[in-house]
Amino acid sequence: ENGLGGSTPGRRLLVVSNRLPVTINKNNDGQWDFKMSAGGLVSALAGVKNEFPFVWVGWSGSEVPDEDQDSLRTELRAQHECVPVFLSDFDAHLYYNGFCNDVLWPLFHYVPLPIVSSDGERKFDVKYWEAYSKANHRFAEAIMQVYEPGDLIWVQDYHLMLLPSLLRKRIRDVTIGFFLHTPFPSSEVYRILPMRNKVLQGVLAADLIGFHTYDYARHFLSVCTRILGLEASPKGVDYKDHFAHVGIFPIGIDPTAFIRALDLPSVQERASELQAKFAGKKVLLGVDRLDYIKGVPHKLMAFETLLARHPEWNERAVLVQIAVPSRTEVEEYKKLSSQTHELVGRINGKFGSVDYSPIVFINQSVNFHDLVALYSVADVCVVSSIRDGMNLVSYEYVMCQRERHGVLVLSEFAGSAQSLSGALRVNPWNIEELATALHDALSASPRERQLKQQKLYRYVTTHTAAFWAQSFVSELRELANLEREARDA
Ligand code: GDG
Repeated sequence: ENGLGGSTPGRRLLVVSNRLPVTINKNNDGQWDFKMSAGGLVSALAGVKNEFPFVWVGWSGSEVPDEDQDSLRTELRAQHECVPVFLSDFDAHLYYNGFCNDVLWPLFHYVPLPIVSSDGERKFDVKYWEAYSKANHRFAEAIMQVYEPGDLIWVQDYHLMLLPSLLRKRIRDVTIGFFLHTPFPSSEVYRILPMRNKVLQGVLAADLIGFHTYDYARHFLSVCTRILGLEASPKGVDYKDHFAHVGIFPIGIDPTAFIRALDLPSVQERASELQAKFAGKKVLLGVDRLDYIKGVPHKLMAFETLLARHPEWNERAVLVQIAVPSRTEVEEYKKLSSQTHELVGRINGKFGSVDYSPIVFINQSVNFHDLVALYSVADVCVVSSIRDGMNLVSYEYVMCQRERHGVLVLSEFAGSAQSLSGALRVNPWNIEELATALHDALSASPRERQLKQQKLYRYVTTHTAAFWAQSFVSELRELANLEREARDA
């Protein structure tokens, strides 16, 4: 200790996200079973962990009876440095399926959904908002139980936009970072949100607010000016008695995880099997959560147009589309799922034969090694998002194509399109243009493919997830140091 007690900035990092990176189950003996998940955020933070310890705070994922909460809390903390936030299933549904995924998510992706759903539920119903606010309060209370002076708090994503202000009210000197993984929309769309002021004020209590791209940051700043009348500069916003810094931190992937997998004999074997299976055909690949922001129907229709316009690809091109079920309790996702199944059926019916199915549709998640094998054999990867904060699939494909130099067809509406200049950029709403891009990608010369791949590969290997986390946390720590100096002066 340095005489300042526990208040040295950056003693620990408290990472706060909607879900904990661990799946919790009670086994038959009444003991807790924990399974750590290998999500992107977990590997991104591995590097930060070497610098200073961190504690993870997040929702447990399902309702835990009162009498079980203490034992679960103790064991999670001891085994994984995780702190659970408990919500009833009822509240969690309104907070997570309701306000997060049926209000904020569509709006931030420029999809203002109908005000009334088919079962008569109102979109902006105050009960969703109340549940969101209640959940954010629960997070604040859980954090207060573990917070120590000097800790840095890093809040993740749109689920927790009120949390910075709730924490600031409880601890005046706390250092808070906030990162948004989705796009931040233009003010003309953001202003639709009935609770627009409260959500903005919630985030503005943070010391550092991070976005993937310059455009999202610019939209956020102009929203602060237009909606709250605040003065904003490219550096941030003056709000109450503090300055909320705004920064751009484009996320990436963990390249070594892919390099390691590509080197595994089992993955190489799987890749050979796939190659044999698709011999004589070109493979186009799509990997998406089945979410309306991913533009899966756009992709399917463009592939249909390709087959109609360029019959030479009949029997010679296959679209493998992984569509992982997502948010299946939200009405809009149910609609999307049946619409997608219908399209796949129509196209396969129209262009298929006894020996050939143009679309191989996989409506479940595949394991990581199979995914890597697929990435490595695909001639083309198609990302047709209608909006996407970043899109990591585009980076992962590039990483797995070091030798084959496949072509990436990438929507201009994905955040990653701003950095991946070696991709074939498309507007997914223009189905003809997308179909032409698929044709061009399938027909690209080896030289052209190599040139594009070199550019892409360089970017993906240098702008990693670890680099993202380290940049954000070191800037946050710097701000904490500056604030402490100002206080001590
Ligand atoms: C949000 C933002 C932003 C997919 N299918 C399978 C599978 N995946 C993995 C991919 C990739 C991840 O899921 C998807 O990441 P994305 O970035 O593409 O998209 P979102 O899930 O929407 O993520 C996005 C991101 O947050 C980070 O800030 O980039 O814009 O929307 O890693 O590989 N993994 C396995 N099997 C599958 O079937 N194993």
